[in-house]
Amino acid sequence: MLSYLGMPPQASAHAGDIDQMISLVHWLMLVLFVGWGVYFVYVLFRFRRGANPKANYEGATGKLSKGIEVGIVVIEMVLLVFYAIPAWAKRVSNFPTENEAVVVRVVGEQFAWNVHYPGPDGKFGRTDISLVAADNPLGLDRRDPDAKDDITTINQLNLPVDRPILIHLSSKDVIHSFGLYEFRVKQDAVPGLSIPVWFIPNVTTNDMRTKLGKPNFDYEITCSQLCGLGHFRMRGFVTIQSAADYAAWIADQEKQLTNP
Ligand SMILES: [Cu+2]
Repeated sequence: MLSYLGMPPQASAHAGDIDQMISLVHWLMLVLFVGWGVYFVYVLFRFRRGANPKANYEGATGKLSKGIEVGIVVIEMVLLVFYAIPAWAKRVSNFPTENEAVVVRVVGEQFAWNVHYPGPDGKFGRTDISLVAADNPLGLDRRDPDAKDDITTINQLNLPVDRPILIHLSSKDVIHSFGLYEFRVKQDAVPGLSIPVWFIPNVTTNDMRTKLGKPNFDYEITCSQLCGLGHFRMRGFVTIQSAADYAAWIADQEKQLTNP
Protein backbone atom coordinates (compact mmCIF):
# COMPACT_ATOMS: atom_id res chain seq x y z
CA MET A 1 0.00 0.00 0.00
CA LEU A 2 2.77 2.43 0.93
CA SER A 3 4.32 2.47 -2.51
CA TYR A 4 0.89 3.15 -4.05
CA LEU A 5 0.50 6.09 -1.71
CA GLY A 6 3.72 7.61 -3.04
CA MET A 7 5.18 8.07 0.44
CA PRO A 8 8.73 9.41 0.67
CA PRO A 9 11.38 6.86 1.70
CA GLN A 10 11.68 6.19 5.44
CA ALA A 11 14.79 7.49 7.17
CA SER A 12 13.97 7.61 10.87
CA ALA A 13 13.32 5.07 13.62
CA HIS A 14 9.66 6.01 14.09
CA ALA A 15 8.80 6.36 10.38
CA GLY A 16 7.41 2.81 10.22
CA ASP A 17 4.84 3.51 12.98
CA ILE A 18 3.58 6.65 11.27
CA ASP A 19 3.39 4.93 7.89
CA GLN A 20 1.49 1.96 9.28
CA MET A 21 -1.09 4.36 10.68
CA ILE A 22 -1.34 6.29 7.39
CA SER A 23 -1.65 3.03 5.48
CA LEU A 24 -4.44 1.67 7.73
CA VAL A 25 -6.40 4.91 7.50
CA HIS A 26 -6.11 4.83 3.71
CA TRP A 27 -7.34 1.23 3.55
CA LEU A 28 -10.36 2.17 5.63
CA MET A 29 -11.01 5.23 3.46
CA LEU A 30 -10.69 3.12 0.30
CA VAL A 31 -13.28 0.63 1.58
CA LEU A 32 -15.63 3.46 2.61
CA PHE A 33 -15.15 5.26 -0.70
CA VAL A 34 -15.92 2.19 -2.78
CA GLY A 35 -18.80 1.20 -0.47
CA TRP A 36 -20.43 4.62 -0.56
CA GLY A 37 -19.85 4.93 -4.32
CA VAL A 38 -21.54 1.59 -5.05
CA TYR A 39 -24.40 2.42 -2.68
CA PHE A 40 -24.87 5.82 -4.32
CA VAL A 41 -25.20 4.25 -7.80
CA TYR A 42 -27.60 1.62 -6.39
CA VAL A 43 -29.77 4.32 -4.80
CA LEU A 44 -29.88 6.34 -8.03
CA PHE A 45 -31.23 3.30 -9.79
CA ARG A 46 -33.41 1.73 -7.10
CA PHE A 47 -35.20 4.91 -6.07
CA ARG A 48 -35.52 6.45 -9.51
CA ARG A 49 -38.63 8.55 -10.04
CA GLY A 50 -40.10 6.20 -12.63
CA ALA A 51 -40.34 3.33 -10.14
CA ASN A 52 -41.23 5.48 -7.10
CA PRO A 53 -43.81 8.14 -7.95
CA LYS A 54 -44.38 8.73 -4.23
CA ALA A 55 -41.53 9.21 -1.74
CA ASN A 56 -41.16 6.87 1.21
CA TYR A 57 -41.22 8.99 4.37
CA GLU A 58 -39.74 6.39 6.70
CA GLY A 59 -36.25 5.90 5.27
CA ALA A 60 -34.09 2.85 5.84
CA THR A 61 -35.35 0.55 8.56
CA GLY A 62 -33.25 -2.60 8.02
CA LYS A 63 -30.65 -3.91 10.48
CA LEU A 64 -27.89 -3.85 7.85
CA SER A 65 -27.41 -0.07 7.81
CA LYS A 66 -27.18 0.10 11.62
CA GLY A 67 -24.72 -2.80 11.60
CA ILE A 68 -22.46 -1.11 9.04
CA GLU A 69 -22.54 2.17 10.94
CA VAL A 70 -21.59 0.49 14.21
CA GLY A 71 -18.90 -1.54 12.43
CA ILE A 72 -17.25 1.59 11.00
CA VAL A 73 -17.30 3.32 14.38
CA VAL A 74 -15.68 0.23 15.96
CA ILE A 75 -12.93 0.13 13.28
CA GLU A 76 -12.25 3.85 13.75
CA MET A 77 -12.02 3.39 17.51
CA VAL A 78 -9.58 0.50 17.07
CA LEU A 79 -7.41 2.71 14.82
CA LEU A 80 -7.51 5.51 17.36
CA VAL A 81 -6.96 3.49 20.52
CA PHE A 82 -4.52 0.84 19.28
CA TYR A 83 -2.54 2.75 16.63
CA ALA A 84 -2.87 6.53 16.73
CA ILE A 85 -2.77 7.15 20.48
CA PRO A 86 0.15 4.74 21.21
CA ALA A 87 2.17 6.12 18.27
CA TRP A 88 1.63 9.67 19.48
CA ALA A 89 2.29 8.75 23.12
CA LYS A 90 5.66 7.34 22.07
CA ARG A 91 6.49 10.61 20.30
CA VAL A 92 5.69 12.80 23.29
CA SER A 93 6.75 10.65 26.24
CA ASN A 94 10.07 9.25 24.99
CA PHE A 95 11.91 12.55 24.57
CA PRO A 96 15.67 12.00 24.78
CA THR A 97 17.52 13.92 27.47
CA GLU A 98 19.82 16.80 26.51
CA ASN A 99 22.80 14.61 27.49
CA GLU A 100 22.10 11.67 25.21
CA ALA A 101 20.85 13.70 22.25
CA VAL A 102 22.48 15.92 19.67
CA VAL A 103 20.87 19.24 20.51
CA VAL A 104 20.36 21.90 17.85
CA ARG A 105 18.36 25.11 17.66
CA VAL A 106 16.48 25.85 14.47
CA VAL A 107 14.96 29.28 13.94
CA GLY A 108 12.68 29.92 10.99
CA GLU A 109 12.42 33.30 9.33
CA GLN A 110 11.02 34.65 6.09
CA PHE A 111 12.43 32.77 4.16
CA ALA A 112 15.19 30.62 5.58
CA TRP A 113 16.07 28.14 8.31
CA ASN A 114 18.78 29.31 10.70
CA VAL A 115 20.62 26.52 12.45
CA HIS A 116 22.52 26.97 15.71
CA TYR A 117 24.82 24.30 17.17
CA PRO A 118 26.12 24.71 20.72
CA GLY A 119 29.64 23.57 19.71
CA PRO A 120 31.94 21.27 21.71
CA ASP A 121 31.09 22.92 25.05
CA GLY A 122 27.47 21.85 24.63
CA LYS A 123 26.22 25.30 25.63
CA PHE A 124 24.28 27.64 23.40
CA GLY A 125 25.72 31.15 23.48
CA ARG A 126 23.58 34.14 24.32
CA THR A 127 21.48 35.60 21.55
CA ASP A 128 20.08 39.11 21.51
CA ILE A 129 17.56 40.60 19.16
CA SER A 130 19.55 43.87 18.99
CA LEU A 131 22.49 41.97 17.44
CA VAL A 132 20.45 40.55 14.59
CA ALA A 133 22.00 41.64 11.30
CA ALA A 134 22.34 40.35 7.75
CA ASP A 135 25.55 38.51 8.68
CA ASN A 136 24.23 37.43 12.08
CA PRO A 137 20.63 36.30 11.53
CA LEU A 138 20.43 34.62 14.95
CA GLY A 139 21.74 37.65 16.85
CA LEU A 140 24.44 35.51 18.45
CA ASP A 141 26.65 37.38 20.90
CA ARG A 142 30.18 36.19 20.08
CA ARG A 143 31.58 37.96 23.18
CA ASP A 144 29.73 35.47 25.37
CA PRO A 145 32.18 32.66 26.32
CA ASP A 146 29.52 30.04 25.57
CA ALA A 147 29.09 31.48 22.08
CA LYS A 148 32.75 31.30 21.04
CA ASP A 149 32.51 27.74 19.69
CA ASP A 150 28.92 27.95 18.45
CA ILE A 151 28.36 26.96 14.84
CA THR A 152 25.67 28.59 12.75
CA THR A 153 24.48 27.65 9.30
CA ILE A 154 21.68 28.71 7.02
CA ASN A 155 19.46 26.10 5.38
CA GLN A 156 21.89 23.31 6.15
CA LEU A 157 21.50 20.80 8.95
CA ASN A 158 24.23 18.19 9.42
CA LEU A 159 23.36 15.39 11.82
CA PRO A 160 24.88 12.04 12.81
CA VAL A 161 23.07 8.80 12.02
CA ASP A 162 21.52 6.54 14.70
CA ARG A 163 21.57 9.16 17.44
CA PRO A 164 18.58 10.88 19.00
CA ILE A 165 18.31 14.41 17.61
CA LEU A 166 16.63 17.03 19.77
CA ILE A 167 15.71 20.23 17.97
CA HIS A 168 14.50 23.36 19.72
CA LEU A 169 12.37 25.00 17.14
CA SER A 170 11.43 28.65 16.99
CA SER A 171 10.63 31.45 14.59
CA LYS A 172 11.63 35.10 14.25
CA ASP A 173 8.60 36.43 12.45
CA VAL A 174 5.55 34.41 11.45
CA ILE A 175 4.45 30.81 11.95
CA HIS A 176 6.48 28.41 9.81
CA SER A 177 6.36 24.64 9.81
CA PHE A 178 9.47 22.52 10.01
CA GLY A 179 8.82 19.58 7.71
CA LEU A 180 11.28 16.71 7.28
CA TYR A 181 9.35 14.27 5.15
CA GLU A 182 11.76 11.33 5.07
CA PHE A 183 12.02 11.48 8.87
CA ARG A 184 8.24 11.86 9.30
CA VAL A 185 8.77 15.01 11.34
CA LYS A 186 6.54 18.04 11.13
CA GLN A 187 6.23 20.75 13.73
CA ASP A 188 5.08 24.34 13.61
CA ALA A 189 7.71 26.97 14.40
CA VAL A 190 5.97 29.69 16.38
CA PRO A 191 7.43 33.10 17.26
CA GLY A 192 7.93 33.49 21.01
CA LEU A 193 7.93 29.75 21.64
CA SER A 194 10.72 27.19 21.73
CA ILE A 195 9.19 23.86 20.77
CA PRO A 196 11.19 20.64 21.14
CA VAL A 197 10.96 17.98 18.45
CA TRP A 198 12.99 14.79 18.24
CA PHE A 199 13.74 11.87 15.94
CA ILE A 200 16.43 9.26 15.29
CA PRO A 201 17.69 9.36 11.69
CA ASN A 202 18.69 5.84 10.65
CA VAL A 203 19.84 6.13 7.03
CA THR A 204 22.76 8.35 6.04
CA THR A 205 22.41 10.60 3.02
CA ASN A 206 24.99 8.52 1.16
CA ASP A 207 23.22 5.23 1.94
CA MET A 208 19.90 6.71 0.82
CA ARG A 209 21.47 7.85 -2.46
CA THR A 210 22.71 4.32 -3.10
CA LYS A 211 19.41 2.80 -2.04
CA LEU A 212 17.37 5.03 -4.33
CA GLY A 213 19.95 4.98 -7.14
CA LYS A 214 19.85 8.80 -7.15
CA PRO A 215 23.35 10.23 -6.67
CA ASN A 216 22.00 13.78 -6.21
CA PHE A 217 19.35 12.96 -3.63
CA ASP A 218 19.21 15.14 -0.52
CA TYR A 219 16.93 15.18 2.47
CA GLU A 220 15.11 18.49 2.53
CA ILE A 221 13.75 20.84 5.14
CA THR A 222 10.52 22.20 3.73
CA CYS A 223 8.42 24.96 5.19
CA SER A 224 5.01 23.32 5.39
CA GLN A 225 3.04 26.40 6.36
CA LEU A 226 2.24 29.13 3.83
CA CYS A 227 4.29 31.91 5.42
CA GLY A 228 4.53 34.67 2.83
CA LEU A 229 5.46 35.45 -0.75
CA GLY A 230 8.80 33.65 -0.63
CA HIS A 231 7.38 30.54 1.05
CA PHE A 232 8.20 28.42 -2.01
CA ARG A 233 11.92 29.01 -1.65
CA MET A 234 12.06 28.41 2.13
CA ARG A 235 13.89 25.18 1.77
CA GLY A 236 16.92 23.70 3.44
CA PHE A 237 18.86 20.48 3.39
CA VAL A 238 19.61 17.80 5.94
CA THR A 239 22.78 15.77 5.60
CA ILE A 240 22.84 12.62 7.70
CA GLN A 241 26.43 11.49 8.25
CA SER A 242 28.27 8.65 9.91
CA ALA A 243 29.59 9.49 13.39
CA ALA A 244 33.11 9.98 11.98
CA ASP A 245 31.97 12.20 9.10
CA TYR A 246 29.85 14.27 11.46
CA ALA A 247 32.75 14.74 13.87
CA ALA A 248 34.94 15.78 10.93
CA TRP A 249 32.31 18.27 9.78
CA ILE A 250 32.09 19.79 13.27
CA ALA A 251 35.89 20.00 13.48
CA ASP A 252 36.01 21.69 10.09
CA GLN A 253 33.37 24.24 11.14
CA GLU A 254 35.33 24.95 14.32
CA LYS A 255 38.48 25.51 12.28
CA GLN A 256 36.65 28.05 10.14
CA LEU A 257 35.54 29.86 13.31
CA THR A 258 39.08 30.30 14.58
CA ASN A 259 40.63 31.31 11.24
CA PRO A 260 37.87 32.34 8.90
CU1 LIG B 1 8.03 29.45 6.16
